[in-house]
Amino acid sequence: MAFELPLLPYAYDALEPHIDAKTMEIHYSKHHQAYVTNLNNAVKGTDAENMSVEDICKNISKYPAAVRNNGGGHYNHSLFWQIMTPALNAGSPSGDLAKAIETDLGGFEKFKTDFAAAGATRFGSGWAWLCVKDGKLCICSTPNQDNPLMDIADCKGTPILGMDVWEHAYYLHYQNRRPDYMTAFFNVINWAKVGDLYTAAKK
Ligand code: MN3
Repeated sequence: MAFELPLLPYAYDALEPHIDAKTMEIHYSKHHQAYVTNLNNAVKGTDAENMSVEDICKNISKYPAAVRNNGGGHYNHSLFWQIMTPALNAGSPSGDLAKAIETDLGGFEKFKTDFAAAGATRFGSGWAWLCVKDGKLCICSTPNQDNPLMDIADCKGTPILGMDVWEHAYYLHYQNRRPDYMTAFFNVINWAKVGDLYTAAKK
């Protein structure tokens, strides 16, 4: 069973003006598709061929770089599309997630500052993450297409929110202004979905 590009849950222009349609189209249909295609090629004939991408990530030290880069790329982008939504639907953290942001991260404003700092200080390409680890929320970042599920990651946990800070995620519209892209990203976070992922990760 080959890995497949998941359906994008909204139109390319749905996140405008925060994330532009052309960036979304290229990011989804070219970049993510390439990770899927290259992952399928990389796992062909190996035991990873029939594993979930989550299980591949959790055992990534057993696999070559092509599986790490493309398996990570597939997992990370599959999550990324889900945790964004048109700004009108974005909402804000609620329920147990809102409480945990207060108790574990010092409140929503501090979370925003620390999450943006995780993205800003990631040199080159990578991701900023909000994770659940040992029942608590934590913020961290990983290089390239690594993620906190990976057994080789410096920061481990279950990702519930990821922000892509590769230049391909913002360069067409924001050029070198990564901070402006990160500010815009906060307007399109699907907090209902992040809350669902939080609940699932806590189980
Ligand atoms: Mn990307």
